[in-house]
Amino acid sequence: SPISKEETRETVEEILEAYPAKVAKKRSKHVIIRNPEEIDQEIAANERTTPGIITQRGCAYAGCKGVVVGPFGDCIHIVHGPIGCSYYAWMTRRNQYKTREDGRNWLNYSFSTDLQEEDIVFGGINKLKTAVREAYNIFDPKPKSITIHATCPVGLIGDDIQGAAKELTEELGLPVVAFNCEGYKGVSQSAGHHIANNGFFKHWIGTDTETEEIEGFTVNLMGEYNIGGDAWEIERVLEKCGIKTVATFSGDGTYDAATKAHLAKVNLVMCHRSINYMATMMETKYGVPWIKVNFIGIHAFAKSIRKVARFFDNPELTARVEEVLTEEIALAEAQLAEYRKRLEGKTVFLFVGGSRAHHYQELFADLGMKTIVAGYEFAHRDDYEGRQALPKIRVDADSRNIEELEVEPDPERYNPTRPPEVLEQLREEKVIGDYEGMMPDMGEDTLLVDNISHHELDVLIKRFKPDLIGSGIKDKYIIEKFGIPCKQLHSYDYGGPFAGFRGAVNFAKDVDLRVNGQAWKYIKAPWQK
Ligand code: CFN
Ligand code: HCA
Repeated sequence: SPISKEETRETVEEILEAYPAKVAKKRSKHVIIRNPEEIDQEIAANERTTPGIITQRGCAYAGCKGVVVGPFGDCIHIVHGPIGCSYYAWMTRRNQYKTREDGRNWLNYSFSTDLQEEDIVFGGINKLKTAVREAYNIFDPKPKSITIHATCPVGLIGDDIQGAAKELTEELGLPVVAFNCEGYKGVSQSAGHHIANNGFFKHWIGTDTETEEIEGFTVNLMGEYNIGGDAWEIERVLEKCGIKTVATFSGDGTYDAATKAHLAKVNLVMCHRSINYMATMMETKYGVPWIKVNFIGIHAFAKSIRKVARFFDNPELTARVEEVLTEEIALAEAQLAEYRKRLEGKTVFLFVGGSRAHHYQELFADLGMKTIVAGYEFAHRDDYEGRQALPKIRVDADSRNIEELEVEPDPERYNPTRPPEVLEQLREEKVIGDYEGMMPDMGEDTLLVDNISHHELDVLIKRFKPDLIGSGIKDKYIIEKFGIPCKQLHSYDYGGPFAGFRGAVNFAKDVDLRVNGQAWKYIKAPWQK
């Protein structure tokens, strides 16, 4: 690491000094100096934020409606709650959807019951039912499914949205699915992911009982949300290799594809944090194994596709994959070379959600840039420490109020797509069912900061003066007032795709403009005065 052990220690001290003793003790478990010699190094994560501390986290409603369910464009997603919850989430995530031949596309809409004081006092359930009927009646063609999302006040007054969904499913003849994703559930967006996974698994997955088989090397893209068009670049390369995507959860996802997802031969899990529940349940019920992949960064992408080829173990597919990779890598590397010259050795901080603070490290490495501080907002310990941390996780703060579905093998449809001994072998090779987490990729004396606060960010910026920070809208302008460029790794700031080969080149261009742009030198940071 370009920062010394001594400097790192002093920085952590300075961070903790500002807190009352109790808070300092708590935070000290979330601010970890990486030591690769310490086997099974630990970090605290997925815990309640201390009140008063400013963090970048969101809520369960954001994780359910905004993240996992919302991107399905051929469905209508109704928010039952005050209008602010809808307004502030309207189109900000930049998950993209292309209109299919059937013309269905409600992605640009924001549907809300606009809950008022009167509804809080007398109950909002009739208003909700009216809203669902109205949304159904207005449009032709009809939505494939209607989803309902509860916000905080709905949980507090106890509107029976599940009962309403059941009634409306019968009345309208299409699946109306209710999600009790009240914002206050859990400690972050993460609880909402879990709620969304459960709802999809119960009401959508496997509901196509007619289609018996989908031929070919079929996969589902899971935990890929098509931010800035990422999924389209991934699918371009997969298709070129001869790998067929059945369904995506959820970027550019369609309802019909989701109902057939159980027929894919393997699940490719991109963002483990948001979709692991469904991957596990699909494995139990239908025998579909999962492969952890990362499509961000040209070498990460290549490695991930090779894992898929290894899974299918088909000589033709393997040869085709190698051919495509040789061609694509050569092209991307030639285009990256120029940027790399200007970016080599520059330093980055990364603070993003539940997987990108890790995934993007591989792309920065392709550019010759070093990640010196990184952390998730709401990921769990296993996303840092790898799957082996699971048995050590004491209380899953998210799962306290969230139903664990009882899932059993489906006697008629359980269909592992590879023989048991092959699956065993693949498991041993860590091709399926395993992931490593962020920790092993962090160099000695780098810092891991879970659920970073604004105070901590300030100290880190002043101390280490990184060349770039990858983060989100809540701290972008604070960072830029320090004279340091911020690249949004949630919304991509109007840019993208950044996944795959072409995405990596887009990203390099964007990062180069920021890191080597001339504007920053006209800003005087406080330490320069
Ligand atoms: S697209 Fe994903 S990749 S789903 Fe998750 S954990 Fe969020 S919305 Mo923002 S960018 Fe972020 Fe991840 Fe998975 Fe996005 S890092 S915080 S809830 N996230
Ligand atoms: C969310 C969505 C978000 C916010 C982005 C940001 C996204 O958490 O509710 O803070 O910049 O990616 O849109 O993570």
